[in-house]
Amino acid sequence: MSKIKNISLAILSIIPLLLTFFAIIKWFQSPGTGAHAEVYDELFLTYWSLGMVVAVIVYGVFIWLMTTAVEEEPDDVRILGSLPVERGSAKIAWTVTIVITAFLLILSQITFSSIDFFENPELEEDSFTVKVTGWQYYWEYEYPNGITYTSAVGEPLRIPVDTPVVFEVIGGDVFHSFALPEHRIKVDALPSRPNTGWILAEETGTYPIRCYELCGDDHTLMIGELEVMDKNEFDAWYSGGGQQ
Ligand SMILES: [Cu+2]
Repeated sequence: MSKIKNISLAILSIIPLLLTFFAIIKWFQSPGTGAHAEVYDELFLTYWSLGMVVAVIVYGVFIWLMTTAVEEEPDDVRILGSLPVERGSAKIAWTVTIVITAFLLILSQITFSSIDFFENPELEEDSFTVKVTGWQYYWEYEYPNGITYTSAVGEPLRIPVDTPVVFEVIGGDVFHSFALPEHRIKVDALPSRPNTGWILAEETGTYPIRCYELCGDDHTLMIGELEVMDKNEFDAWYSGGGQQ
């Protein structure tokens, strides 16, 4: 009877794990593009795969213990004041320690190399910096040649494809957060403290810009668009002073 109870408990305990698993599947379905998305996806997949290996082993042992402890080892009865029957093995303990250490080394390596990639833009000759200012409730863009406009006029932030572009982000009034979800970057826009981020867009098209910091009543309306343009089209627009 207790075995059935243990097995049901074990199965029930797996439900939250399965729910987490399905929630994570959504990550793989959310569209990402550009150089950052590749790095993030690799980082995420590594953490997720190693995490799954640990989860499967831990749950395997957990279920094995719940279903075998009482029946197969009748001697293993807890008596107050005496040590429980030893079930461990030094070999297994060492193996687990070495495997976990190897996992942590792999995770630190990939984490630090990703941070390095995010923080050090791989600039090219035609790279440039756009100053982005967050205002309640729109984004202002300023290019090196002086072109300045805001998302409030319904115009997208224009950048060329296959060119690393840096965003220098600041808050004009309150805290905002400049986010390009599909290019996987989010830069805090704080008054008087510029932060930078960069992207390398690899596909032309339009992508959403969002504010990821609750910044007031109309925070949810603080949306814009990023237009990744063909290089020649961008050059024509840019050298024409921003005229269409
Ligand atoms: Cu905002």
